[in-house]
Amino acid sequence: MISKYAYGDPFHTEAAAEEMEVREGMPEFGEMEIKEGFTFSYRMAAEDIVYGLGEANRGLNKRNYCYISNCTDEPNHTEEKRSLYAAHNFIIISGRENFGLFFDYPSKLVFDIGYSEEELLKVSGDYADLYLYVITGENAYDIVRQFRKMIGRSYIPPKFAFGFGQSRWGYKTKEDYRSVAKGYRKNHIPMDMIYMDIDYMQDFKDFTLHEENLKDFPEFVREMKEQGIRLIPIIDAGVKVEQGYSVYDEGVENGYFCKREDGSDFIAAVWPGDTHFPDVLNAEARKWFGDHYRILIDQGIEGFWNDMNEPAIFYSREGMEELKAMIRKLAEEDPDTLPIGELQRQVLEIANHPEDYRRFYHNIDGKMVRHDRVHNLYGYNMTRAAAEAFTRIDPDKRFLMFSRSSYIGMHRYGGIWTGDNKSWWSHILLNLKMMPSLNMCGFLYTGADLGGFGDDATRDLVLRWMALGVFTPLMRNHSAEGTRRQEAYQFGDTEDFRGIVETRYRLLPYLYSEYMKAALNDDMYFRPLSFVYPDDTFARGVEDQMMVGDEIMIAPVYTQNAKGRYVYLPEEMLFVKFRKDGEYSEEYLPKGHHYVEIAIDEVPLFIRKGRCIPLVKAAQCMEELDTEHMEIIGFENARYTLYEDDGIHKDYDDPANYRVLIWE
Ligand code: MIG
Repeated sequence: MISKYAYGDPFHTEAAAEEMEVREGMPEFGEMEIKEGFTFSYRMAAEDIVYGLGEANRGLNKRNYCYISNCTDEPNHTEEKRSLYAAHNFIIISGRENFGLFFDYPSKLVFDIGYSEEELLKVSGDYADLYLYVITGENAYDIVRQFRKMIGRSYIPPKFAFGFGQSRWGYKTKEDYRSVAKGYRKNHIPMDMIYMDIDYMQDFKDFTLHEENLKDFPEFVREMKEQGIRLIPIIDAGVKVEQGYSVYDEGVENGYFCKREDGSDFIAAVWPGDTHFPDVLNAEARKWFGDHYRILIDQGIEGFWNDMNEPAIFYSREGMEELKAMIRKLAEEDPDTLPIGELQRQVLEIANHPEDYRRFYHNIDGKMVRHDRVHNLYGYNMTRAAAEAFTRIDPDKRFLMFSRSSYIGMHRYGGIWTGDNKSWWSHILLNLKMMPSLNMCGFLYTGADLGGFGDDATRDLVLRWMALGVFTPLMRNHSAEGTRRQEAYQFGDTEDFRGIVETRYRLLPYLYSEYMKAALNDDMYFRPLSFVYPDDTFARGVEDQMMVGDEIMIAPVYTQNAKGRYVYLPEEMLFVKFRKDGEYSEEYLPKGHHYVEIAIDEVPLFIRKGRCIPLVKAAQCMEELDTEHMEIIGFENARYTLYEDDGIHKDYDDPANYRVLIWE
């Protein structure tokens, strides 16, 4: 059951898909204190697990740390970080009592989950204006399903988006893209997408193409598509300030950019230099901005990724002036000894400064709303702008769309990637743990930068990480400019990489089918073991193995130089290892603890007792995948209901999309 409470004058975020009646009074669990701000508190029992928060740091069980929903361009995902790019304000308390809480509150929100005081859960915000949803149910999984139903159907990408994609910040010319295509095709490593990072634009201007490097773009898009490769350009939030650039001119003329209190257009410096932020919280401006995606769609583009939409600010005009004044003052006070430490701190703090988010406003239904009050909705509405435009442009076609920043509600419009991780082993595990939490909040199409974005990757790290990426709906290798190259053909012998990516394509009918069933039934694609085996005490504590769809469990290797790993089986399972020669090994393992060997070139998975999954031959790209001829592996006499559709259009509810496969 779901109860909705309202306090103060809540902002209408449209996180929930439908309107619900509002109840009077206080929530049935915990205590709600309303002053200038609000604090919700609840005493947790020792055995309680707290799930949720979607894209957040640390573990699956969120207890004993403090998390802050405050969408931030945070390129260092170290353990102490409290805010990442998203605000997914849904948690589930599961144990003595079972209930979920969704704080529909678009400003900065603090989740102190036993950090200040071990047994105390405290959720607080600076303003007492919010909707609070309280969801009661039998167990955590049941609560998640009710919540997911309430927030509406998750985004469904086109089928090609389940292929493998290669990305890197720094590809500039057609030759750069061609050499990536060649690197894959020549080595027979499957691939469906190459991502275009900011250098494809002219002077980092949204919806433009680099005039010299990317002449005759539609022709180039066609050339790539003939090889089964789609180009996926990035779109940044900030629009370059430049007279004569039509996006800038139109935005200024119509008042579609975020404004300062005095009505002038707010200036933030990002990649293009000075920029304005399109006011995507304003319905008219949102439509206007969204319509620009058509410029690239008309040239053959079918997918995009939205970046810098927290929105990230390198510095504002005001911030720069303040910094300069501060340096001048320091120099005047004592010209001989500049306080280097203090200076460093001030310079670093100029980016994404809280004060800057109070310097600009949105025009929402004729009312000026200060940005910090609705900060966490920006990425959501930028992505919504695009998705709504796609529906106008081609109502029956699916487009690939994922964003960096997000809020619950955005899951209906696009997926997300998890931002700037590093080429660290610990980030493989962080990737794995985050996946089910994201699913709880509606984000199904998601994945991390495989191989790590920042820092230098090693061959073994990329292989192990991609072996996990086989199972994430978004499977993309991406890295930052200046780091070691990490495309699958950059480490000498490419056979190991080919084997891993081929396994993705061999499993695609299963992975796609499970994704679609999860999306269509408001269910999870990645589930924690505790959701599937709620009575199993060991399973409740497992965070480094996950269920993928209804039939399998995964247990990736995330330790350098490990030859295998320990794994816990809550029931008998069939342990399958895919090898690069196209064969696989099978071993029935009883319920319990095991050490399993997993070589660097193998992809392991576990098929649940009595279940089976389909398998096809690998192909170079999605379009070449033959799903007519399937093999079935798993337990004898098992059945599997396969969902399959054309992957292009939206007729999801056609019963012909389902067919039953039987292992014989
Ligand atoms: O300030 O476009 O997270 O994926 O490669 C960095 C350059 C801007 C951040 C994104 C990353 C992307 C990078 N962007």
